[in-house]
Amino acid sequence: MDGGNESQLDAGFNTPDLCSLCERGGLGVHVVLGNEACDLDSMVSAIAFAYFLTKTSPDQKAAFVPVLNIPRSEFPLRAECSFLLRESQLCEDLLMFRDEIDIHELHRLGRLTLTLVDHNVLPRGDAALEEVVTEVIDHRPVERQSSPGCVVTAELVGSCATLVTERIVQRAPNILDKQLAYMLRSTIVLDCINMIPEAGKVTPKDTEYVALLESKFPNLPPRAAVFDSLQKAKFDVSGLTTEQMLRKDMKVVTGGDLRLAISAVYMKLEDLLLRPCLKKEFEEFCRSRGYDVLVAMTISFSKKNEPFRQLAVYSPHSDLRELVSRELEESEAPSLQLEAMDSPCSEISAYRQENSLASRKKVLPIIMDLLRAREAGRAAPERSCRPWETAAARGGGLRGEASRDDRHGGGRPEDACNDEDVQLPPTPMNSLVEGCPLDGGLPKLTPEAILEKFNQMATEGPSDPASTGRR
Ligand SMILES: [Mn+2]
Repeated sequence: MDGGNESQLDAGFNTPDLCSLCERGGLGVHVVLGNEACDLDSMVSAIAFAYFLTKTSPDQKAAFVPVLNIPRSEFPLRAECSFLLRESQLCEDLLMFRDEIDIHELHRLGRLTLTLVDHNVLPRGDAALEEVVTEVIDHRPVERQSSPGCVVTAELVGSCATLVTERIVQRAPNILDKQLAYMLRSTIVLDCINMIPEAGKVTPKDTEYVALLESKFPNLPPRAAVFDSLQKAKFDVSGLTTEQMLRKDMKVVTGGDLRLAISAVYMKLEDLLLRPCLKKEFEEFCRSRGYDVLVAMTISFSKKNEPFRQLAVYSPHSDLRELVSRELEESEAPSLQLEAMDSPCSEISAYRQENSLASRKKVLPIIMDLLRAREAGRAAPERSCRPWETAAARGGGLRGEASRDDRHGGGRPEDACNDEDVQLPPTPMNSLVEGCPLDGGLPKLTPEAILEKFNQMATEGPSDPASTGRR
């Protein structure tokens, strides 16, 4: 964006802290709330819609406040969000996070009004707020009961930002400046995987509004550049602490006396291993959370967007580390084709994983089998690798759990539905997941791929919007 542009959004919000709100007693607070994943779509939809309300609402006494539905301390884990804020010259400090405003207290005082964007049902903990929800804008199937006091706009488009853009264009096109257009269009482009039809996210309405924003603001940076930089920011964990990085997309499995964490880490293993004090950080991470073994599966992408996988096994207990390492080395279904790499210390075994198709989803069953065998007290575990479902169905004390972040933003539905002890909400398809559409690189535009897509659409039929899996 233009470096010299003063930020319109900064000045446009009422961003009062709670104290000043209370001082001005009686003032209504209209919170625009995104979902608990606080992905880019939720953040931008909340900001843009609160800005729209601020500029257009007849109730000029109310404060319209976009609230990011995570604690501020979690925000570094949403690297694409902070990246876009920086690029948009919108200061992070101006935003309000969920732990900085007592929404329930405002509700008790009778001063709260709520608009939900990018979700349409409040989580159980917020169910009491339901009665003050006056508007919903979402792009997934509606799960809420209709009520006369609440206006619902729901369409199965690729991005909620598309629906917010539509509203602004239809009702207040004059408030649309380059900064706002940049934020909205960037979000739609990221959610719709660079508007590539084969990725299965983009709908005609997304395309329509991206084109409209581009025609109004022809100087916006090229789509591909925006998409690449956001995608890169999303996978860029270099700014995170080791603990945040491990926690970002983690799965924990427990069997008998063993608790094992498997983290997907989006960087080269060499770079991870170069971190100073890594051994100490791993040790502290495992000790404080009660993990006996940590498996870090790194994923990086080649210039051609092909995934490159490496793997590290850490444990302060050499017998456990060797047990897990051996199991992974010797697995045949699938064979991970592990090649040993240099490691900075004996507590960490490092490998290049030549089988780049074996994601964590494939590696988990190998480890589950190991835990199961250990639990059953067998000296040598079976080598066959069973599907996770089968393993889970056989029962026993094995449990899987997702990290907090996994549950809210980075989780994979494939894993989630097989978990025995946690009920996970649906997971955004556009989040940092192994099953994400870009996992195998950008989709290739071939006649076969298009044909297959058409066939798929024909089979699914238009009457089943839920099967599009959009969020
Ligand atoms: Mn969304």
